[in-house]
Amino acid sequence: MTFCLKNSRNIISKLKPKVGLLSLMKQSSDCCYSSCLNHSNHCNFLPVTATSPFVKQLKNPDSNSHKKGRFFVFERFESTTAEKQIASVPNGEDNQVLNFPGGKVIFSPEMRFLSESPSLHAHCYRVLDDNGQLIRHSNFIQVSEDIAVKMYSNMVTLQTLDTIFYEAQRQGRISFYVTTIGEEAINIASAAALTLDDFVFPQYREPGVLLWRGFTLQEFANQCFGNKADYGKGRQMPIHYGSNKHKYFTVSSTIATQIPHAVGAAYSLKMDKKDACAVTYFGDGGTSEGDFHAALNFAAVTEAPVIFICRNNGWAISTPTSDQFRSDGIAVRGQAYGVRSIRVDGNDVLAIYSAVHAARKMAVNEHRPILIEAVTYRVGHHSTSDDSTKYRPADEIEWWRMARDPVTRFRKWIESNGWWSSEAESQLRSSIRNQLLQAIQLAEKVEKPPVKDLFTDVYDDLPPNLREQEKLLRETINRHPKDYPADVPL
Ligand SMILES: Cc1ncc(C[n+]2csc(CCOP(=O)(O)OP(=O)(O)O)c2C)c(N)n1
Ligand SMILES: [Mg+2]
Repeated sequence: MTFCLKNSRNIISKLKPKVGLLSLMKQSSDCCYSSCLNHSNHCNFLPVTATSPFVKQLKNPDSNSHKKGRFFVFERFESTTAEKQIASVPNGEDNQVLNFPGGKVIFSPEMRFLSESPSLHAHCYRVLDDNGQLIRHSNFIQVSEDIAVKMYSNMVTLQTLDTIFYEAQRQGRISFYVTTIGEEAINIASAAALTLDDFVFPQYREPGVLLWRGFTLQEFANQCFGNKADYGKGRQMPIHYGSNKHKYFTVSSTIATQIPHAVGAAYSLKMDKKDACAVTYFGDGGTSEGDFHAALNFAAVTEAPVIFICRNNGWAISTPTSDQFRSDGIAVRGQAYGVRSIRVDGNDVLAIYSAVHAARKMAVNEHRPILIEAVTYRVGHHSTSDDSTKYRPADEIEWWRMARDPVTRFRKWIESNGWWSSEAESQLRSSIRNQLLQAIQLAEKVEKPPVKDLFTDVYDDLPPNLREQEKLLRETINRHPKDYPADVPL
């Protein structure tokens, strides 16, 4: 994989002395943007704001505080895969530079506002075309047959899990469900590119990450049925999975709260000198929350090894992205906060795998946050409480389901390598289906957690208000026993 790696010293020495600021900016941006109409098959991360080691020490009163303010800059690890960074000014224009804490300010006699959006959109990196064939000259990390087949099998398992749990919800056997249809590649390929030492802070549409880490079908079923084997003791709605063993923080319904948590965890991993990073997943809707912005800024300043993976699937329930933000998607926002970022085709397993692999290397080796925007589409309804045909055209959904399905696309690639066959396909699908049906039947039979578990695990000694609530609840159940499930022990 090659990155757009250019040495800023070479670039600067080639510039003519009188090159103006705007042309400098143009050269810089030409490297990282091009028409959005084309996918890119080069894994280029958008650079963070440049910090040049070639700042001339000028005679302005701030120059000493400027040195102090830049202490951390000199402490940074050098990127081996970074974009070119232009920050210096041509010789002879020194009097136009103000040393300022945190970076220099370049003066200009021209009154020019920064444009609200770049004229050219951020590239979207991909490796496989829509037909599952390698795009010529693609940069990607090679995957072995074992890993490729495991990724494919996990995607099929995830699809089957969705189909069966969705049906179970429709039959009234579980109360709620959220499918991952259309986003299987982001789930599985990103998980495959991480190590099991990395900590995951999910939203709710990433059960595939947990699946990849070894959470069993029985464990999924126990959580959805809220039985006493559920690690959350039945206190949360279905799909709020969590696992200490798999370093997978419990899903929280409250959108975006996991993003700053991941930054805090990443900072602590860095302090403890661990060879690991934190990874957080969220949707486009999550980026409309203040927590996203605070987290990005916090991560940039603390140089925390965290990977932000945004699943930009076009919708936050019924709100389209056009009603959520006016930026060129999500990746460019990383740049605004000083976080290196990339936009990736979220339906391309090899592109996601390669980008996350590279991002992890940068995060852990260089101690820096990385933002990945995975462009995809939510093919299913938002949840079982939603009917998405009320706010988006059925043929749009159908097009993504059929023409852009990440699972079929990857299957074509492994088949063309001779690693998969129709026989293997039907064997896998029927085996997963049988295992899941068994897991569901068992989960349904397991007793529910007792009523007292509703009040434990927060306080050592139950405070008076909770004691009163427990008493009231028990009295109400005794008065109306038929209105309460018989399988919840009192
Ligand atoms: C703080 C907060 N506000 C609103 C909600 C209601 N809500 C649940 S999911 C959701 C949309 C999230 O969209 P997105 O982040 O794009 O994720 P997606 O469902 O597309 O995967 C909203 C608004 C919530 N759970 N938490
Ligand atoms: Mg969304």
